[in-house]
Amino acid sequence: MKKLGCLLLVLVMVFTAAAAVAEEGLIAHYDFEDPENLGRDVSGNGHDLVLKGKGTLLSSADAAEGTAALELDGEAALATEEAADFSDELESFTISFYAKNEGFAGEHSRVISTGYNGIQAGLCFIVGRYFWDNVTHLIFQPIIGDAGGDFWGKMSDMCTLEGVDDYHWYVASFDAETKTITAWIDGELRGSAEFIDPSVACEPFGFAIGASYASWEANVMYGFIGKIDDVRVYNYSIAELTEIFAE
Ligand SMILES: [Ca+2]
Repeated sequence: MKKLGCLLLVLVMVFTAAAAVAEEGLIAHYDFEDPENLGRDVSGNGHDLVLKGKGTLLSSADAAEGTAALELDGEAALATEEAADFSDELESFTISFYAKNEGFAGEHSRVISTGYNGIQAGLCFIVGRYFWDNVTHLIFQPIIGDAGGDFWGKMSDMCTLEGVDDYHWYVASFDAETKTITAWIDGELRGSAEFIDPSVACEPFGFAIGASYASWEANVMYGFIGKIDDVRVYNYSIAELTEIFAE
C-alpha cells in the first residue's frame, strides 16, 4: 500500500511537471541535424515544418550548433503545412536563432515570420539592409499594420550590425503586457522598442523560417540567403537573457 502511494505520488509529480512544461516553455525547436527531415521539431511538440517555395533547402555542415545547419537559397523556406498553427497562440514569446547572411535577393530578407490572427502579437524578424546604407539591420515588424494606420506595419530597427556574413546569435523577446520587444545579439543587450497591436489580421501567413510564406502565394516572400541554425521558440518573455538559457 505504501508502495502504491509512492507510485501515485511519483505519477502526480510527473504529470504536474509535464503540464507545467506545456503551459510555459520551449514550444518549438529546429536544430536541422537530420538532413532527411530539415523541418523536424525536436521539442517533442510536433510542430514540424515543410518545404515551401520553388527553391531548394540544403543541409550544411557549416553549423552554429551541432553538426548541421539549414542552408537557404532565397527561393525556399520551411513553414507550417497549414497557416493556422501554433504561432497563432503566441502572446508573449522569446525566439532564439543563429543566422549567417550570404547575400540578398531583395532589400530585405526575413529570418522568421508568422501571421497575425487578431490575438497574438504577430511577428517578423528581418535581417536586411536599406538602400541608403550598407549596414545590416535586425528589424522587428509586427505583421501587418498597426493601430496608427500604417498598413504594412511599424518596423523597428532593433540593432544594426556589421559583419553579418558570419554567424551571430540573435534572441528577441516580446512581452505582451508591456508590448515591448527586447533584442540581444551574441549575448549582449542591444535594444528594445514598444509596439501597438496590428489592426489588420493576416491569417494566411504561417510560421516560417527563412522567408515569409502566405497560403495564397506560390512562392515564398523575402527569402533569406544564407544559413540559419538552432531556432527555438518559447511561449513566454524574458527580461534577462540568462533566465531562458540557465537550464
Ligand atoms: Ca544544428
